[in-house]
Amino acid sequence: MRRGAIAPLIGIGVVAGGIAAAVALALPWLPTPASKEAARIHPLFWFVIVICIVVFAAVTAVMGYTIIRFRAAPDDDSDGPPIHGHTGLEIVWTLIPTLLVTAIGIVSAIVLARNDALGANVLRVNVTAQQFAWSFSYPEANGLTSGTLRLPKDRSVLLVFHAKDVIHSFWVPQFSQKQDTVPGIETRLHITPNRLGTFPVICTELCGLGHAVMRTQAIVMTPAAFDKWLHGQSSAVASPNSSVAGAAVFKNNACGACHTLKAAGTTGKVGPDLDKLAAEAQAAGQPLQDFVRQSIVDPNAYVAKGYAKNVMPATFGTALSKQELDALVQYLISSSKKG
Ligand code: HEC
Ligand SMILES: [Cu+2]
Repeated sequence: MRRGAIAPLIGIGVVAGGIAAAVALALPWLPTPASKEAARIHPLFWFVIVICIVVFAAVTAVMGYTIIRFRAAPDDDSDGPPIHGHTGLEIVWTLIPTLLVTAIGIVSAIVLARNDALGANVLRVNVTAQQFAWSFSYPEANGLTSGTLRLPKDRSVLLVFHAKDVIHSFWVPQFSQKQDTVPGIETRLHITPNRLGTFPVICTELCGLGHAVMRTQAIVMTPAAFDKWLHGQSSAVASPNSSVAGAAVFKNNACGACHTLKAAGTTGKVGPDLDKLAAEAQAAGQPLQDFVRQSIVDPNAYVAKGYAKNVMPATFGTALSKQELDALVQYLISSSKKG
């Protein structure tokens, strides 16, 4: 073996390894976990990644060395030596991957089993995915529906998913789990949030024109604040004061994620500015109240100029009760008159 050929290779290897290690250590590859499950998934992730890096580095190093060291001279037309395999090598390269894959399988199975084990006093949340919005309803609060996913800290949460139209996928990066939602099938995900904060909820399955705006927030609250919200919201929706009820319906259904409405303090830009409803009704040639009601129940009946069809969810007509819809329409009319 020529000593001279190896020394520069070792030098290159050390420099490349140093750069790779610096990049690996400097970048925040994963978000800080916000659930017990994520705290189990992250070490598993690194376990697999480290194995992959070692295997990749070993294979490329041997390959790089071989390509340089055994390169044929340009004028060498002779055949290579006949080789009939190497039993020792074959055993090694079968045994090592078998052990590694088995180890990954066992560790993954343990993490999965622990993550699926529900705790005591499970909070069930029914999640509905539709083009292009999420809604979360709480059977514990008589089906109170919210456009943001509010969760108490340190309690086992079972999300039960239904998709109304096409396949969507639920993802909160800080929870480190993804779950597809499939029409006709009920899918589930268990989460135990353990860090207070507001995290993005993202649809991670290309589901149509409005896929990129199919986002909302997961808000992890203290158990006391969560209970207060849960009961405060259910009584607000049932409030005899229709403007309080309408404001709650507007907030709970995440209308503000897509619409600007001064009264609600929202600045969404996906749909038209709802402070200008009167002018829009005139343009559509309809009485204001009929126009607003129709726009919510059947958004494609009249599509505001400059906006796309099929972006506003067409399901509020069935998702909202008559009382909620009435309150919402009144609320929008009175807020837009003020604005
Ligand atoms: C995913 C985004 C999205 C969400 C969520 C959404 N909308 Fe819309 N909305 C739109 C878009 C886009 C339009 C314009 C196209 C159309 O009319 O379908 C629109 C149109 C409207 C209009 C007619 C406005 C006009 O000027 O023509 C009203 C009223 C309205 N939405 C109310 C609501 C209410 C109330 C909610 C909550 C219950 C809501 N929207 C939720 C995107 C959304
Ligand atoms: Cu989606």
